Amino acid sequence: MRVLIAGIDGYLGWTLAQHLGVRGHEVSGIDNFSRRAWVAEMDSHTAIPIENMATRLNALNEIHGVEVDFHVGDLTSYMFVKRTIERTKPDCIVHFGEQPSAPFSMKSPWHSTFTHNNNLNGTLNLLYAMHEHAPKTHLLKLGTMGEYGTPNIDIPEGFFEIEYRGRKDTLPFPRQAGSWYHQTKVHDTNNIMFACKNWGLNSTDIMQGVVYGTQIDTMTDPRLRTRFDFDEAFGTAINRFCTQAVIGHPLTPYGSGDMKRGFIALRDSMQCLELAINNPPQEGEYRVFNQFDEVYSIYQLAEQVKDAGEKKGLAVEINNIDNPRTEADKHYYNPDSVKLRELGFMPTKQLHEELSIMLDDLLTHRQRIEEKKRVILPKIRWKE
Ligand code: NAD
Ligand code: USQ
Repeated sequence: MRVLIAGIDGYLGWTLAQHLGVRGHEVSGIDNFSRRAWVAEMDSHTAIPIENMATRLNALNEIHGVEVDFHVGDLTSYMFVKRTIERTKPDCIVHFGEQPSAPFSMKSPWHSTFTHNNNLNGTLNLLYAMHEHAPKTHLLKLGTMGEYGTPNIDIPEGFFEIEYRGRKDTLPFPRQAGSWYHQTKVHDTNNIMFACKNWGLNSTDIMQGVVYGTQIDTMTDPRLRTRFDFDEAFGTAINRFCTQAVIGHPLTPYGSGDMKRGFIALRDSMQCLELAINNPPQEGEYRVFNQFDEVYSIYQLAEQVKDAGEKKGLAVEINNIDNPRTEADKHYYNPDSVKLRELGFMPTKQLHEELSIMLDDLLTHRQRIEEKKRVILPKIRWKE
């Protein structure tokens, strides 16, 4: 398949380029390198060093014989999006190209409006360009499990059947996002659903849980490594806990740490995305997949990382700190995730195996993490 990856320089994007390329897909990509600038704004850097795009592309060709057609540019420019789609003629567009951090979006009015402009306008441009130039292309859009929030009932995959005052319908499941960033994903969901209904486009909206992991099997050369952040905005829970364990910083569950979320390893996220690409929706269909492997509480994860760290001789402490976010900690959480399993998704490794790989990877970059230790404790507060 011809796959255009929007956001190809990112944590998932660069990984997917390799995963698809070595499996014979024809890969093209878009990025404006903004993630690199946002992490620099946080005064941080990726724990695992990454190369510039030219070096990355050469290495991918040299090591795996994969050629990627890369287009530098901004998804918020309609002309750029339209031209790139006309040139690359994708069967599928995987859309990662958004500002992905909840804390970053809560930093200031500028960060909130920037996240809205960047995420909503980029997605709208893709939808318009598909309508006008590629109406049969499959849009595989990365949304987030956080769109649903933590309701006191089970969470289905996108839609549920409801009976109200004697009448029945199948409706979108209510969305209750917990940050300006998560709100942009809800707005995207509504816009994509409308574009499918109005123009007959087809799309898979992936409600993905939190991703963790340092690598997949193709990353056999340092030039092929993907980024791995640990600052309060761009590091996600397990990834942050692993870097903390490596430098002897106490692990930082927020509040009681009883918040529950769905998690998936980087390599399994790739497996799921390829399954969705290979099994596209019908013409005019809008479908939702919940993409995660297991649900854990944050404190449980801290304990798992402590355990994995101690097996490597690290002294790991857990120190709950004040929760900077507005979120429920004691809550029911039972989301479905069956559609990807029906397509064949089989989780690759146990959590403890993945944690062991992550800690080994990060131990070789202990010095880089140590240098930026000051970015670990959270300063961005939801209520301020
Ligand atoms: P990332 O920030 O590493 O990747 C996004 C890429 O898109 C970056 O390289 C960035 O430079 C690029 N980009 C952003 N705005 C752009 C624009 N206007 N024009 C061109 N390029 C632009 O993030 P990630 O962790 O790889 O996540 C990818 C997607 O998956 C995001 O949409 C994120 O919201 C979603 N997601 C991520 C996770 C996770 O845990 N990492 C979980 C669920 C959903
Ligand atoms: N948390 C801690 N301690 C930390 C970091 C996080 O307790 O040091 C807690 C948070 O308070 C939250 C949970 O862990 O309850 C998850 O936080 P996170 O930072 O790992 O994830 P989140 O902010 O939700 O965002 C990440 C990605 C985002 C993606 C989302 C999937 O950055 O792009 O959409 O995970 S989900 O969480 O399912 O919405």
